[in-house]
Amino acid sequence: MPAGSVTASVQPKREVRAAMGRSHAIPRAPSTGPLADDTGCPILHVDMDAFFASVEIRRHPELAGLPVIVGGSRTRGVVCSATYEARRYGVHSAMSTARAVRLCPPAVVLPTDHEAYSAASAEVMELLGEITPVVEPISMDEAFLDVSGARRLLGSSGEIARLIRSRVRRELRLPCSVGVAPTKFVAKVASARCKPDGMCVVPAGGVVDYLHPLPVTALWGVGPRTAEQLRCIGITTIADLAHSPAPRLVGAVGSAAGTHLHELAWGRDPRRVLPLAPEVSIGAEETLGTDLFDRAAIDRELLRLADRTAARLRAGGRRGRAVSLKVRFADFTTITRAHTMDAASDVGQQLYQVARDLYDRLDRTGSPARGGGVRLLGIRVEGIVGAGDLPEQLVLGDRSHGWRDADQAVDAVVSRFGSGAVAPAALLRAAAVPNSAPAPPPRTGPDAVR
Ligand code: DCP
Ligand code: MG
Repeated sequence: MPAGSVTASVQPKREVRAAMGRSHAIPRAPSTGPLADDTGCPILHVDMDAFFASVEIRRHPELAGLPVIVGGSRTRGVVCSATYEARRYGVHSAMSTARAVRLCPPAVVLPTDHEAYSAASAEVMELLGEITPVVEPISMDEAFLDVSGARRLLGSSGEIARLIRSRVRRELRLPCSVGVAPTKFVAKVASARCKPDGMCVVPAGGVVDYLHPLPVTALWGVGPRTAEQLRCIGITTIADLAHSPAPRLVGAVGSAAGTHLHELAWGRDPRRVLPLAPEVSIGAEETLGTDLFDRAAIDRELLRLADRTAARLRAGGRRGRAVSLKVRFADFTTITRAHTMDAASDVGQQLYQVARDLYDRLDRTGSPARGGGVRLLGIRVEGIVGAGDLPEQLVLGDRSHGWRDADQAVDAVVSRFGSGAVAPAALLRAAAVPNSAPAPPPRTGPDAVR
């Protein structure tokens, strides 16, 4: 799958950690398969395993299976992420790298490359967006999904969790863990407990039994200070908290926190999954593997980008009216042209037609670099509206309806089998005809969304 296109404005990891407890404080438990009763479990929490380190291993496969630490150098800096092989030596995030290396002398230490992790994060979020539009990213490497609506198409929650894990592994070559539960908080606890590379379904009827033996630090909102306040009144497990009289709790941690924690201790958490606010624009762009000169190859690339942009619009239940085309030539001259359509669209063919027309006009206008090849192409759609906000425009003989049906059929296949499973015939023909060079793989390529 190409680099993805959600640049979610997500909370920094550290704030999230303070708000949600620390995963290394939660005892691990064996993974369960998707077979547990998941009928009352619409919420999934997906968390990438050793995220920064896994991204490094993806591009340096020779490091697989080794203790790898990301963050600083052997003598300075702080551990951001460590593989589970390194954690066996007692290494964990936020520890000084010098100390980590003393604990784990064979560790391979790598500096951080935030650009690479952001691009990988966008890939993850894009894949999750193909499962359901109801995705709430809460940090670079984790998100909640509400799969209530996706179950009809993709199977039960447990099956969807298994699908996500296999797609992330196969298409992104990264490991992740997934918790499946009736509520956000329990799903979050479950994903932390089945790490690494696991999944866990907590059936609606089993939530209390699942939570009660755990330490209070597993609770969303209980950091070291609150844990200490609770310990002072003899509360160390979630069961202690659940059975503690309310006035006692309120006396120790205050009224709001006391009531909230008591609710959580009984598995009650009404927070809904809140998808990201609608983006201002949605688009896709790619720096091409080699500069393109041939118009047919450029059109194929435009079709690919238009399809990807339209799929993203549909995944978010949105359409857009203004299409802009960005072309960067070999000498880095960059030209952008825009056109506003009569009606908002989420159909790949329509976006493609507009982009192609814009490219035609671009040729006529001329460019100082016209003799050179095309280095980068991008399509962006603005003037975004929710598809549900629009009356369906029934125009007799309007071919776009046929295209939309086709696109929707493709979405169903892609959400199940991945984005490589289907492609427009023009792109397939390009791959099959030996003399027509298929568009090369991207040289770089995070799709950009503002
Ligand atoms: N991160 C960071 N500084 C921290 C904690 C985390 O920069 N103090 C970054 C690096 C992590 C990423 O955020 O790779 C995700 O954080 P997690 O807590 O999810 O940690 P990992 O993904 O590394 O490990 P795991 O989720 O398997 O426990
Ligand atoms: Mg993680």
